[in-house]
Amino acid sequence: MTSTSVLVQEGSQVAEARRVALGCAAALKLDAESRGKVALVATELATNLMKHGGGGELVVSARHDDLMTAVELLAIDSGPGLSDWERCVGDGYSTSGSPGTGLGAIRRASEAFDGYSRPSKGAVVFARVASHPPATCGSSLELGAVSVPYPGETECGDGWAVMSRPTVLRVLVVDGLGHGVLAADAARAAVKAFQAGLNDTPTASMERIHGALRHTRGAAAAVAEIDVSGGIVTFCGVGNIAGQIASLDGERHLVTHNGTVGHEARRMQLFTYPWQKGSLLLLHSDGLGTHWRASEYPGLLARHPAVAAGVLYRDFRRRRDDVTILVVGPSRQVRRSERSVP
Ligand SMILES: [Mn+2]
Repeated sequence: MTSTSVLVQEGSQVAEARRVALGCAAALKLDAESRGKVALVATELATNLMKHGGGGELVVSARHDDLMTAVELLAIDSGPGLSDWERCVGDGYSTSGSPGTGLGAIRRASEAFDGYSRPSKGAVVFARVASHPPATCGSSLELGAVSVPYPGETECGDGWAVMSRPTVLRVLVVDGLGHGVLAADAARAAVKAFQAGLNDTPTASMERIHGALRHTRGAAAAVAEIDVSGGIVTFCGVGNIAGQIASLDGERHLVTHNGTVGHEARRMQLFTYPWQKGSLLLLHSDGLGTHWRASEYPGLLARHPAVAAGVLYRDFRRRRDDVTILVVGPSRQVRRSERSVP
């Protein structure tokens, strides 16, 4: 699913943010109540960017996949930070926003809500409006993603997809060569092939994608599968898709082989990594730099994966390519129960 980024630097752009979000809700055929919530959340988030963030950007994503049908919104700024963030939503469960921020109203209208704010480094606020509660993926995982086109392009040459079974979550990130319409064609073909292989291993999925992209421009692609019960991640990647597993112990980079999916992919190799509770799996296209460290963002690994995707998008995107960031991490329920363990 592609995301749309709306700049919110002046008052008139609040209405544009609301219009884009409502467009997503209409495309997904969300019911009237949910559309009302989407309008409210988009308006409040965009207004906050103006009032408290010194301007920023609202990234609106339409989700329609194995896990949910929903509009997801990420309000991203590099302003002073929300001074009352910890007090009003820091624990993630309070419903009382302080007057003026509208955060309480956003939270009440949202099916999922979280954020990350640091003094003088800005805030990222995530809210999701779904017409009904989404299925929990892989029994205990949540996924967040942004996929934003090259500035000026309407089509994104990157793509991502997810498939879910009870204890297994499989994800794809693909970057069609270059950007624009032909790159988008390649990315769409990869997503379609990925979805066609219900029981594929990551390697079989990559082979299938390789075959399907023969008549396209080609792409970089990577497929990862998290097996929650087995505690392992299996991974197969060709070309410039970066994968890593981040935990408080550091970042572990996943191995990919050189090549172009659809044209020149000599080696499709499966790599296996341990998966520990509390880790995040990140896959991203080369529209994002690779030098971020979780240790520079205290507390971020414990936030919703969509928040981590938003923070990395803000701080490391290269702005001269399409950019896609997909993050998988433990669900709120799992994080809550871990926190309550003495
Ligand atoms: Mn790229």
